[in-house]
Amino acid sequence: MSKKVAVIMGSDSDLDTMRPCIQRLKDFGISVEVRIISAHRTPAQAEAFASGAAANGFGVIIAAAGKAAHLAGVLAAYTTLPVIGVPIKTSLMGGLDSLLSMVQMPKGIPVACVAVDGADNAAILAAQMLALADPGLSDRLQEFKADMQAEVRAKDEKIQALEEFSL
Ligand code: RP5
Repeated sequence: MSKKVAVIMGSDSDLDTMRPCIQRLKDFGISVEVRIISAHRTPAQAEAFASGAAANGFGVIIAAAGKAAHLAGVLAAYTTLPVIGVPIKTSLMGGLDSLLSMVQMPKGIPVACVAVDGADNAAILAAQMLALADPGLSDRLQEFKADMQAEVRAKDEKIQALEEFSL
């Protein structure tokens, strides 16, 4: 059985963006714990959660935050588990602020960072990490990729059949 994934958000305002991540993890059959913990507003909870995460059965932590998005880095400071950051799009800077806050970690404390609002990819990356020790999950990821390829091939065939684009 795979380890759990924690999906930690800095605010409940991040939840709608993160729903596809939570759903994707569930679709892969991964147990998910969803929490609101802020690096700035509830720093003691961030430390406590990350410090105990490995012992509490988690294999990966996904951290979503916006603006001065330190959540992923702070969680990573307190655990050796892999931490995947999801920079949340912001109204003023479009999420570039969140992205740089996550991706520009100083050496020693790495955070894997997906695209701005890249919730789904965070789930897939977390699944790939857990699949290293879970052959069943690895098979489900193979199926997922095969389905995606079939879908794109079908779209390609459809567009090739259009007279609009033929010579
Ligand atoms: C961050 O600040 C959160 O992750 C959120 O993306 C952003 C705004 O939070 P709220 O003011 O909506 O609670 O900590």
